[in-house]
Amino acid sequence: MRTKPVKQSGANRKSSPSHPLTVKQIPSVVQDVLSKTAFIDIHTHLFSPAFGKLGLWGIDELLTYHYLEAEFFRSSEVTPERYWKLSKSEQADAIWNALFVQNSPISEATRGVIAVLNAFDLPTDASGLKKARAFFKEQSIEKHTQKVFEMAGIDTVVMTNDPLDSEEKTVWMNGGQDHSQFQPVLRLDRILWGWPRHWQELARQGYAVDERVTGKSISEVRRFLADWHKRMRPLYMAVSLTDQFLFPDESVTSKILGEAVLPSCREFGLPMSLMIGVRRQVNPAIRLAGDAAGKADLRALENLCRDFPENRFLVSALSRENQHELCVYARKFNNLMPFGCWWFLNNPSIVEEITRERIEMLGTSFIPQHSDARVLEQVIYKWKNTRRTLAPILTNSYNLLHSEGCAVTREMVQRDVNRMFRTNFEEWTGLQTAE
Ligand code: FIX
Ligand code: ZN
Repeated sequence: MRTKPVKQSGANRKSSPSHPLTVKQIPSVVQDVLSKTAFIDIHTHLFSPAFGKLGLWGIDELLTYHYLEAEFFRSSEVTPERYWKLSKSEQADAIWNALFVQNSPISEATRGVIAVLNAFDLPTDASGLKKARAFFKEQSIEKHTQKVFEMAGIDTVVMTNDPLDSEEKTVWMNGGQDHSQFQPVLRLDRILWGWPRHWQELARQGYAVDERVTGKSISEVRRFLADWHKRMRPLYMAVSLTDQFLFPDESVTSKILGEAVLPSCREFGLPMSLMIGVRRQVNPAIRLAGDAAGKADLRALENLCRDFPENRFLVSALSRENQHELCVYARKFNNLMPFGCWWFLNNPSIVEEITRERIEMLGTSFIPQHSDARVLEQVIYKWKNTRRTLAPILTNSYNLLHSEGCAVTREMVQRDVNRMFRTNFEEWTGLQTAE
């Protein structure tokens, strides 16, 4: 069971914080600081309880996570067409049987479910699913959320909020939510690359826009953004972009991004999050699981960081092949904050490579990870894995520092972990987490 994490340096320590550590002490101090520091999870698809059923939690949602659906179709005769006709619990039964009973749950996503069951002292053998259903059925979401956050060692998650999603819009139009542990983000995919299919919704809402973004369209998109900034109070604006994203070019995406969204980010003092490199729906038959990854041309990012020096860019790239150049660009532009090992990169073998090259080139001026959790309890395993993968990497960095004759103290380790998992983000977004 996790001890309650503390935000700043851990209290009641044996050695004084500024006492130089021996090489032998460094690993345990790094582990202790990682374990006792509460992290901010800067990108998730979680929702506060105010959003009702939009917030996913419990064993059936954990098992039907699109990462597991993708793995299921590789280990079952069930076709996607047949699978989509099943009920949620029938889908969960099928995935449990194929990936957890008939095969060993040794992939990252399957082992994650085992970690969640284990965290709640639930059986992880074939009987696990039935017992888990009974357990989650007894939980009340608000109390369960606090428990899950404590077990995950996080105190704040950042949501992904789509102002053009009809279900979500209803909540915001009826007063929205004000849960300090669930921070909003204005997600603009439908505006920035979905414009041809969604511009009419803005027109329906009274914004004088047209498909080719002429006339008053740009100023009306800015009015739309201003209205949602007031309603939602987002920490940043965000968009996911494909591996084909270019900037500048003649596209509607470039026009709206350059002439409306980035000026609005400057007007409201918000960073812009760009998640670049998805190849959408390469296999539509498996729906949300059907997206893939592709190497992007990051010269688009170079142009944005250089041509919009007043804007701050939170950036994650989906292709492993883009990671080194993303680090190099972060050395060129201090308005670029690399974050996370996104989606197909969130595996220890790749997280290690990415995090080491970021520390080597950027020190602690980056944000190592986000969970991208879609189901509440996923934060338990995603942050457990992050702490487990990061501990030896940070220990190695401090060992190297120590070997060069520099005193390493717990205070330094705490300051660095705070910076990477809290203050880099707080300073970029103005987020005030309660002390
Ligand atoms: O665009 C995004 O926010 C992606 O993270 C998601 O679309 C993706 O499905 C996901 O959840 C990856 O972890
Ligand atoms: Zn995401």
